[in-house]
This record gives sequence, structure tokens and C-alpha cells, in this order.
Amino acid sequence: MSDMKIIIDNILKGDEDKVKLLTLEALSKGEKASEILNNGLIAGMDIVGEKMEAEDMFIPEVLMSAKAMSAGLEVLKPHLAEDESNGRGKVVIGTVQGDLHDIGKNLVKMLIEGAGFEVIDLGTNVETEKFISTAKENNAGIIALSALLTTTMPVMKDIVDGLESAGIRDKVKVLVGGAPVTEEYAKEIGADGYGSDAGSAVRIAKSLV
Ligand code: B1M
Repeated sequence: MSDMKIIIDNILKGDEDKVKLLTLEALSKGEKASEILNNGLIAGMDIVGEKMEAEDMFIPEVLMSAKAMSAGLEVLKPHLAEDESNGRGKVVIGTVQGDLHDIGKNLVKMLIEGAGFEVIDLGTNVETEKFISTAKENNAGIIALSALLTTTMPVMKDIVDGLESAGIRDKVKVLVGGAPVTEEYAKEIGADGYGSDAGSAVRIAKSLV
């Protein structure tokens, strides 16, 4: 079995220690960090995302895979800067103002990070203006919004409108999700994409850039 296939298998198993070790071993054998990232870690998390969407993997397993991927990513980080592997661009993520739920948002963050995006996590209860100014300052291609309450969902529209007023609506795509959010609602507020779960959020994020 190839080194990358073994990394992928251990991402799927969620074996954090093994992925860390295998990543170190691959580097010491002279594999490029960008190869390990794309063909090992990201390839593994792409399969996790697909399995999650197909309900072949569930949240506890997905979290373990995401942790395993993060362990490999930590090993690669200094080397990635060296060989200038560039990812899929920047994503500003957060839970909207008034909303403190962050488990789903964190899951989306981990998978999006695993897919090769650079993620700026603003946390929970994030002010509308903060999303817009952060996206502007960092030249982010996507703002990813999570809302778990029917009372906080409307804030997503304020952010879409705020981007319009700031004159950067055409530069930043808006991806929305969270338990009460629907595809219809996403369309209604003018968002560019909707993820029903973290796996589909990654798929949509990739299609937006
Ligand atoms: Co709250 N809560 N909660 N809560 N809570 C819900 C959401 C609720 C449905 C429970 C209920 O009453 N049945 C209800 C909302 C009702 C409604 O609005 N219709 C509710 C309520 C009412 C409240 C409070 C108002 C309770 C109170 O104080 N009276 C309060 C509000 C606080 C606030 O935010 N201002 C509150 C507080 C809390 C806790 C702090 C105790 C805790 C949050 C802890 C934390 O997040 N760190 C909490 C929890 C845990 C829940 C439930 C039980 C679980 C949420 C969760 O983490 N699920 C929840 C009931 C439920 O959902 N069954 C509930 C697991 C998580 C992985 O799923 O976040 O849905 P989820 O994310 C999914 C998808 O939605 C999607 O991907 C994820 C993975 O597949 N997704 C995205 C999420 N974000 C996405 C973004 C994307 C794409 C996909 O693109 C960017």
C-alpha cells in the first residue's frame, strides 16, 4: 500500500497518533509537504466529507478524523510555508451575532481547513460588521456563517446586505448553514451557497472558488 493510501486509511480511522507519525515518516522519506497535504490529508478528509454526507460516518467519527487531520497538518505547517503550497484561499467563519452554538461551526471549520482553505475563525456571537471588515482586510473569498437559532438566522441577511453596502459583494461568496437554515432560506437572503452539514459545506466551498 502506498504511503498516501496509509495516511488516508488512518484519517478515516481517526488515528491521530498514527497520522502524525506517518506524516513525519513521509517527510523524512523526502515527500513534498504539498503532496502529503493534497494526496494524503486532504484526500482523506474529502472521503470523510463524502461519507458524512452519505451518512456512512457520524459526528464523533468525523471529529476524530478531523483531529487526526489536524495532527498531520501541524507537522506539515512549517514545511508548507517552505514549498509554497497554496491552498484554496481564505474563509472567514463564525456563528452569527446573538448565537453561542459552536459545535457545528467548529466541525465545518475543521473540514474546510482539511480541504486546503486558510480559515479565520471569529468564534461565536460575531458582530455583523466584524465579518465584513475581516473579509475585506484579509481578502477572503468566502464568509461562512453558522446559525442554530431561528431568532439569529435573519442576521445572515444583514451580512449579505452589509457586503453589498461595503461594495465587495462581488468579491466575497457567502456560505450559510446550521440546523434551522434551509436551501430555500439561503436563496431568499441572496447567499451563494448552503451546506446542510459539514461535508456538504466543504463541497460547496470548493465549488464557490
Ligand atoms: Co441550544 N438550542 N440553545 N444550546 N442547542 C438548540 C439549537 C435547539 C434546537 C434546542 C431545542 O430547543 N430543541 C434550540 C433552538 C430552537 C430554535 O431556535 N428553533 C436551542 C435553544 C432554544 C437554545 C437557547 C435559547 C436555550 C436557552 O437559553 N433558553 C440557548 C441560546 C444561547 C444562544 O446561542 N444565545 C441555547 C444554548 C445552548 C448551549 C450553550 C447549552 C449549547 C451550545 C454549546 C455549544 O455550541 N458550545 C446548546 C446545544 C448543545 C444545543 C443542541 C442540543 C445541540 C446543538 C449542536 O451542537 N448539535 C441543539 C438541539 C439540536 O440541534 N438537536 C440546541 C451538534 C452539531 C454538530 O450540529 O450545530 O446543527 P449543528 O451543525 C451541523 C449542521 O447544522 C451544519 O453542519 C453541522 C454538522 O453536520 N452546520 C453548517 C452548522 N453550521 C454550518 C455552517 C455551514 C454549513 C453547515 O456553512 C457555513
